[in-house]
Parts: sequence; C-alpha cells; structure tokens
Amino acid sequence: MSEAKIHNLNKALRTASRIAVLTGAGISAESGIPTFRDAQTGIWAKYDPQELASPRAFREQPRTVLRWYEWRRNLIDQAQPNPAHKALARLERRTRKQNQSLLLITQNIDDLHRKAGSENLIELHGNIYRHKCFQCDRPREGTISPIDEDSGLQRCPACNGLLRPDVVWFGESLPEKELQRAFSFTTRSDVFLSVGTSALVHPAASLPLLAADNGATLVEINPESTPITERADLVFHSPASQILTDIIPE
Ligand code: BJW
Repeated sequence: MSEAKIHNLNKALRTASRIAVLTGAGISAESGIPTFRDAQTGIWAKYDPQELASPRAFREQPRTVLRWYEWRRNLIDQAQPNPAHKALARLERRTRKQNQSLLLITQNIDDLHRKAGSENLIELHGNIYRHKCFQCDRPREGTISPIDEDSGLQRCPACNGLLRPDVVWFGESLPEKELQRAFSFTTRSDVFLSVGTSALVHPAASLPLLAADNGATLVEINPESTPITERADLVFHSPASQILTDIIPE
C-alpha cells in the first residue's frame, strides 16, 4: 500500500471541516456478518437477499422473510464491533476535539457502529432491533420477535397488521428526515469516505457522487472496484480495518 496515499488521506482528514462517511455491509464482514452480494452461507445461499428484502416477499411469504431476519438477528447478537467500527468512532471523537464535524451514514441495520461508540450516526436502512407494523407503520416498542417459536406471527395491537423489522426494503422510501440530513451534509462535506459498500443501491449510492460533484475529496475503501471507483480521488483496495486503523490508530 502506498505511503503517499495514506499521507494524502491523513492530510485531507486533518484539514477538512466536514467529513462524511458512508458504510455498507463490507465494514461488518470482519465481524462475521456476511455481505449481501458475497453471501454464500446458511440461509443466504438458499435465498436471494434482493428477493427477500421486499414488501412483495413479505406479503407472499411472511414466515420465510421473518425467519431470515431471525437468523440474521441471532448472528448479529453474537457479533462484536471490529477494529474498523472502532476506528470510525475514534475519528468522530477526534474531529469533535478539533472542531470538525463528522457524520456517519450507514446502510447497515446491525447496530455495530453504535456499539462501537459512534454517536453522530444515521441509519439509512433502519435497524434490525426495532419493529413496526407492516400495515399501519406504527412502531412497536420493546424487545420482540415478530415470529415466535411455533411460527405464530405477531400482530399490531392497534390494527392487527403483521409486525415486521423496521428496515427499508426495495421499493420502500428511506426515512425522510435522515435522508434529507445525509444529502445536506454530503453536499457540504470536504471529505467523503465510502467504506465497504458495493455502491449499487440507491439513493445511498448517489451520496459519494454528490460529494464529488460538490468538490469533496472522495475516498473509497473496498477490496473490490465499484461504480464509484473511477470517480474517487483515493482508492484503497483493502479491508476496511486495515486502512482505518492505520489512519486512526488507538
Ligand atoms: C469489504 C470488505 C471489507 C467486503 N472491508 N469492504 C436509482 C437508480 C436505479 C435504481 C433505483 C434508483 N433509486 C431507487 C432505485 C431502486 C432501488 C435500487 O437501488 N435498486 C438497485 C439494486 C438498482 N432502491 C430502492 O428501492 C430504495 N428505495 C427507494 O429508492 O425508494 C424510492 C424508489 C423506489 C423505487 C424506484 C425508485 C424510487 C430502497 C433500498 C433499500 C435497500 N435495502 C437493503 C435491505 C435493508 C434491510 C436488510 O438489511 O435486510 O439494504 S438491500 C441491501 O443493499 C441492504 C444494504 O444496506 C444495501 C447496500 O448493500 P451494501 O451495504 O453495499 O452491501 P453489498 O453486499 O452490496 O456490498 C458489500 C461490499 O463490501 C462489497 O463491495 C465488498 O467488496 C465489500 N467488502 N469485505 C471493506 N473487509
């Protein structure tokens, strides 16, 4: 890895007023959570995540969708933030001390950024630990499982609709306030870090390009190339933990 690139990234981070970070499933891969497009294990190999993460799949086969989320939640329960999550939390603390601001925008639903200590955090695609009604959209508070051991589906006390995880499926709108905040901060960012995302799913995938269009230094950390690679000023084809711990050491 080139020392010069690390030097340039450090310099960009130190001199920026606003740093936006977008993370995707790749940052949690090193915590043992399979990514969407690389997933080959267990229930992932059996079903196509792009099919299951949709309102149509839930309408047609709610038990399958809920069992898939139950399986994933068990996996996430056992996962710990890895050095990449922790490094981003350290970067946020460092920027606060230096009167810079950092917004962490994640597409992940696994809560690992919060567990690692990140505070200025937007969860664009929701959170697997929250639930809501599929019909009336009311949130359902507390720790619940929308499908019990006998495969009984849990229902909304208000309208009797089925309960579902409070995550964003294909064809659904992202939370409006959060999306607005992510776009607004991105437009004004000086540095935009894209970490562990295939940059295929919109509107999240538009953020790095918007940042670049508005003059930010665009940095990508991903072992593979993505549709934004060609637009990036600095590209690190490495695992997230390797680069992030290098630039934000303990
Ligand atoms: C590592 C690593 C390591 C590995 N270190 N890296 C504009 C154009 C075209 C289509 C659309 C558009 N606007 C909207 C759409 C439609 C659609 C969409 O984008 N489709 C595309 C597939 C083409 N978008 C939507 O439907 C969105 N809604 C919307 O826009 O509403 C209005 C609207 C609707 C319809 C039409 C038009 C407008 C909603 C999107 C919701 C996405 N939901 C999911 C599921 C969330 C809940 C759950 O987790 O179950 O979100 S799908 C899935 O993809 C999940 C992820 O957050 C998201 C992104 O995936 P991510 O995180 O990038 O993961 P991977 O697996 O793809 O990539 C991992 C990467 O990590 C890889 O690149 C690896 O190389 C890398 N990696 N190890 C660093 N150690």
